[in-house]
Amino acid sequence: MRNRTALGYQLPAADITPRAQYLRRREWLQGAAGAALAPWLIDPALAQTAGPGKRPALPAVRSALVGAATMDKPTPYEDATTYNNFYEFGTDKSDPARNAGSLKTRPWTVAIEGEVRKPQTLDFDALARIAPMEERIYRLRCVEGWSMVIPWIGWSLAELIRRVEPTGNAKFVQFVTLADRAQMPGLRQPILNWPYTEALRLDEAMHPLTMLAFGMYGETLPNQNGAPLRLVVPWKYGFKSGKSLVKIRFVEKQPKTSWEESAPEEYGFYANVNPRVDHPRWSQATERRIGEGNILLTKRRETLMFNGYESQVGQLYAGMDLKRFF
Ligand SMILES: Nc1nc2c(c(=O)[nH]1)N[C@H]1C(S)=C(S)[C@@H](COP(=O)(O)O)O[C@H]1N2
Ligand SMILES: [Mo]
Repeated sequence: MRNRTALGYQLPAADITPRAQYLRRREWLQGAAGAALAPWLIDPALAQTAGPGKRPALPAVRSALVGAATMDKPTPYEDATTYNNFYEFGTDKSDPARNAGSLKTRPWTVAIEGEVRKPQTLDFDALARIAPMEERIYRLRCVEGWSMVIPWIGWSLAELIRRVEPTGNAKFVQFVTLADRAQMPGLRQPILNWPYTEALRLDEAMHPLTMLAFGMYGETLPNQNGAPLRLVVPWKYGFKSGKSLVKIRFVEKQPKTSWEESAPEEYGFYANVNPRVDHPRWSQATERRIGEGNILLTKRRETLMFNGYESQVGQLYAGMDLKRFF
């Protein structure tokens, strides 16, 4: 039984979905439980955020991952799906909700390449099934100074990484977003070097908090939030969490990311949320929580070190000068 990760973090036994619960959920997914009681009446661990019913439901169990669920109230769905950064669909916050309807999310494949013993191209549905779906309520802090609280649905990226068996040369993991001009009007603007590419150190990618998300608010992901699957790295600025991924590549050398290529002095490789390291053009000490009311009247919140996940991830950066490796 896994109760201690390679990184030395204690996970409660409840982190692992009991097999009976998992099988019951599978039944539910297959529709066999259609006439029976709702699963969250059978087992409170199955209770998850109820979706607004706009998209297909994506059943999951509430994750017991230590510290992952915050006490913060989730951002209203309406705000989380109309105030977005997804430059492939335009740079205004309202553009992705308006334009991402043109994104075709099926069929969809994800290629796993590079320094792995088992390179493969996975069909979306096969990929989504490799681990049980969990709901995790994470804070998302954008480098621009706003934040949200989102109940994601997915599983730890480590589940996939273990299955593809990285070689000894794999030191970094690169995440590549779809870049299709026919579907993404924003690609006509040379804002970034498309495709949108992000990367993590292998140990960051393996950290149990790092998540591949397939849904949010009890339902599949809306296109503007990165359908059909995206990365979520809750202790880093939002731009590290690439949307609509088509490629995950394992490499030896630290790759340049799209944001580093466009403005290296503003967007570092690490991009850990850090209230003590300001962006060259603004302070990172506070943030505005989207959906909390009037922009001018609502008090800004203090930004937390590593976005509040310091006890879980601080060790990854022991001894590093976080002003230099920002
Ligand atoms: N492919 C792609 N992924 C992306 C972005 C983008 O423009 N393109 N924007 C990033 C930024 S800056 C943030 S803050 C988050 C926003 O996620 P949300 O719109 O779901 O809140 O997505 C990130 N992932
Ligand atoms: Mo962002």
